[in-house]
Amino acid sequence: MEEGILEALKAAYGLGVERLDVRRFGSGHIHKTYRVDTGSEDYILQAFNDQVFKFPEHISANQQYLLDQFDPKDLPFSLPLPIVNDRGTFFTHLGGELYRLFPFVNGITKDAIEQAGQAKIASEAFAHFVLIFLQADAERLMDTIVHFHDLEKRFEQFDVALKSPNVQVNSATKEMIGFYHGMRELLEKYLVYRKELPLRVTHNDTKINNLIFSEDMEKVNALIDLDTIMAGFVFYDFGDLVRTVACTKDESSLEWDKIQVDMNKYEGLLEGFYSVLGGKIQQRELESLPFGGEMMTLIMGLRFLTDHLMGNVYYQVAYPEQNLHRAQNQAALLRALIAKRGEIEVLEKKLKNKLSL
Ligand code: GN1
Ligand code: MG
Repeated sequence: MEEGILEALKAAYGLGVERLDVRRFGSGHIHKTYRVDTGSEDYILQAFNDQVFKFPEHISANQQYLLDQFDPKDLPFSLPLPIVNDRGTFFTHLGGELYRLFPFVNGITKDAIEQAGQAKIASEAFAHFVLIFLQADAERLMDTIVHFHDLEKRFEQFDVALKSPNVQVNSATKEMIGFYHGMRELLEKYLVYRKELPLRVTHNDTKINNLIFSEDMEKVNALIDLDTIMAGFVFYDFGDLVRTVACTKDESSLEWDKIQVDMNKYEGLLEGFYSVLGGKIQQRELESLPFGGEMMTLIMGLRFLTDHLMGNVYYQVAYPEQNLHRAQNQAALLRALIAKRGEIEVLEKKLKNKLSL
């Protein structure tokens, strides 16, 4: 990172140190994230992606609204918000970029987890997030990305990309196009839920690497990536956990034939959501949770494939075919989830009995 930018950041955040040690950090696909070491204190620095998040002021307003609604002490983990700069704002403009600085939270982030017990801990944390804001007026939140989890719109964007693709459509791409077209039946179900279910304050990016666990993996220290907090359905947040936790290979794996649903982790996730939100949200919302696993896997696969067709304009990629590969990975998981519908139903009954729901 340029020396001039670092100097300006030191001034903006009053970091009275000689030297900043700055390294790329994490595995997010949107912002560029750095770990900053000042010798005495660590921070997370983020070069904000304003092509993806076109309304940074909506993010700040949402976070302020939520801060006014709850006492952070009521949460068993932290929600690290950006540090205010010398102008009293969250965003710092430097060299044509927008930067934010966050307190560094100690702990462990994972792209995949090993045990069902950890799945339950992760699930309880995200369910707790929904729980604490149940009384807030979700409709007061502004969209930080319009139509973010709108499956209908995502299919429309897919159709547009198909009309004039910016890449050679090879046979693997054709196969994926066919697969995702075939999944439109899930859209029907989505539209029914969308009519029936209440909007809640949801995190909307509950992939497992957006949690910071304690060193011993016994609890969650923080929930991060708060830019997508908006009004949504509870099944979105459960669904993205299923997508990133209850699978035998993570999103970046190329071993598609080894992708299966891990039913023990699935059980941990369902038990976590049931135990925190059971009796607090509608029965119909509890019933929608497994659909979320399929729907969120579908929407991510569809977005990856659309981005591949568009020529990788949205997600950061390490090589040109990566978005196609991500779409292939998600297709394998979606097939596996659909094949497990019967077993998942049995699990729902078992856990409802166990928790008297
Ligand atoms: C993005 O920034 P990151 O990697 O946590 C994306 C999510 C996708 C995810 C797929 C704003 O999240 O919607 O689920 O990649 N975030 C945005 O890994 O598009
Ligand atoms: Mg992230």
